Amino acid sequence: MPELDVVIVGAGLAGLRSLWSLRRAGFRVQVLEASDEIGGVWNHNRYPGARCDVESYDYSYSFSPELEQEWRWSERYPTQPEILRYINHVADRFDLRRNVTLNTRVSEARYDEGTCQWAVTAEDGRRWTARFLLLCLGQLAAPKLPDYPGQADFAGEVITSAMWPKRPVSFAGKRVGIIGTGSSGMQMTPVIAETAAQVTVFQRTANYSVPAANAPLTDDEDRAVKADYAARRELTRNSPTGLGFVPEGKRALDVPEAERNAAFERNYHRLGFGFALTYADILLDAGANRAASDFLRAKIAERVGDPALAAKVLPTTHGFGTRRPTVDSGYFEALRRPNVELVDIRATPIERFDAQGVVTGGQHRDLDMVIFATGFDAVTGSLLKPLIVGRGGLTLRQKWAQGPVTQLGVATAGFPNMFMVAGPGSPSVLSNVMVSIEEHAEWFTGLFSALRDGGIAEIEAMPEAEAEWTAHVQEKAAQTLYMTADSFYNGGEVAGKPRVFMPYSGGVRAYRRKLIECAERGYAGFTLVAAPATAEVGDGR
Ligand code: NA7
Repeated sequence: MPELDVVIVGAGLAGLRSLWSLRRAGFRVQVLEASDEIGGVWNHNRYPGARCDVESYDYSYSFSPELEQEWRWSERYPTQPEILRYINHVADRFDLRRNVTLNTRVSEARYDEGTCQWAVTAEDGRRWTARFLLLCLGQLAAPKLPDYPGQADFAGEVITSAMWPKRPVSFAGKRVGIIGTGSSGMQMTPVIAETAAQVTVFQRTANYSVPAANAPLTDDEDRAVKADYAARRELTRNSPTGLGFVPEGKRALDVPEAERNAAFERNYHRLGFGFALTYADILLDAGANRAASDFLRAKIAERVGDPALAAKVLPTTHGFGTRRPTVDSGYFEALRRPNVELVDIRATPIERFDAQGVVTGGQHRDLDMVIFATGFDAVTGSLLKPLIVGRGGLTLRQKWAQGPVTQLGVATAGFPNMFMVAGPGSPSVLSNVMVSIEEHAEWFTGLFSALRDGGIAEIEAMPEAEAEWTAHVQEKAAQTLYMTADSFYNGGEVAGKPRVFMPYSGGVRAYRRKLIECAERGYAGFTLVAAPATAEVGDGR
């Protein structure tokens, strides 16, 4: 019998949530975490201005009504420090740390077909065996860095947004270069500009952004949410993306222009990211998308004021939402500051770095610090980092060489007893990931319990079922505008990565129904093999 029932890799929001429900169901669980702290991306992305795009009340666990009532969020959109405090509070409140081993980077996981168990090895050689392997490695967790000529020669400070140091970083009097204008670059720019001598923002692709409409949460608001938190949870679970917004029932272009613009205007000031859900067809219909994109372009032009600057930052290469739009707090206004300059590196590409700075379009810019806010090898990057070896020596890297293939976004054939939370083929990065994480954590707890009760030692996705699901994921994406742009949703922005749509775009509610149906049908699409007398799943109660 393996020493554990479940090894969870990763102690972020997904790993801790899974630990809570699996341990409660009586499983012997160990969470292995590479960092010296829990928190996952919220531990690593400590850059100034880091904030969640999902409202605090919805970006929180729903498993404990007491926790919901006790915790007091301070702002509508939570900052990184506040989320990290929350995660640590949850870990203490539910005594989760006793099953978390920190400073443990999993380098290899290998399935033993004879014993139906996983052997998980850390970089330093420590080893665990478990019936199930649950990968909670995050969707935007494998940082992607550029490789410009001379980059290593730069003598100033170099910081990556997703590996931000814990020590205080001072920008005072410094000339700071920020490379990348996704959420990270846009969030940090206004904050850094407050103290830096000079900020140079290097923009490759102009992107759409909606203002965060952030505000402190008043006691009245807090009471109102907590008076009926269950109803709010129900709404988020049943909304298309887990954000609690349900689009108007009409198609954007069926609405008179003035009425449509009034709806855009209302949501622009109120919903942040939810602006995308003003009409259900914004990501389905090119005309509807153009209307939303034009509206946002006009807003950006207003915010930056100066027409020459507007010409640089108005998105032209893609429609709104086809790449992850951002929710910002004063980004475009910050670009107007005298100490901030935006360099369009499509027009004047970065030619090289040298010890003192960067050369773009023949012009040398002296810098004291360079910040790479250049994004992630999304969705699959973190899953493919460790060497994962399944049946017959097949590696996950080999299996997914042409893109991820999953049965229902939870497992892949050839890798029995291995599951992943919020991975490819599930709503993942297209959802409020908290909703997706909780859905998966509960579903896996139900699954592992059913296997234990049924004396099943091995479960594996069926190749035909995963082929069907993966085709369905692609079909769903083809009904949208998502494939019209290269993005981290489809791998198009990582050199050499297969260009396939990775998350499931059918919505969290439809997805949940599929999971429930699968379970009700005795885990349809999976092969279950009964345990020999010696290989039962233990009961750690
Ligand atoms: P994103 O959204 O992937 O943004 C990365 C940015 O970095 C984006 O502007 C990229 O330009 C730019 N980038 C990437 N590679 C380069 C190179 N080589 N040179 C210059 N610029 C580059 O990542 P974030 O960290 O901002 O946000 C990730 C998520 O975190 C976010 O969506 C939220 O969910 C929270 P590109 O657009 O590819 O031309």
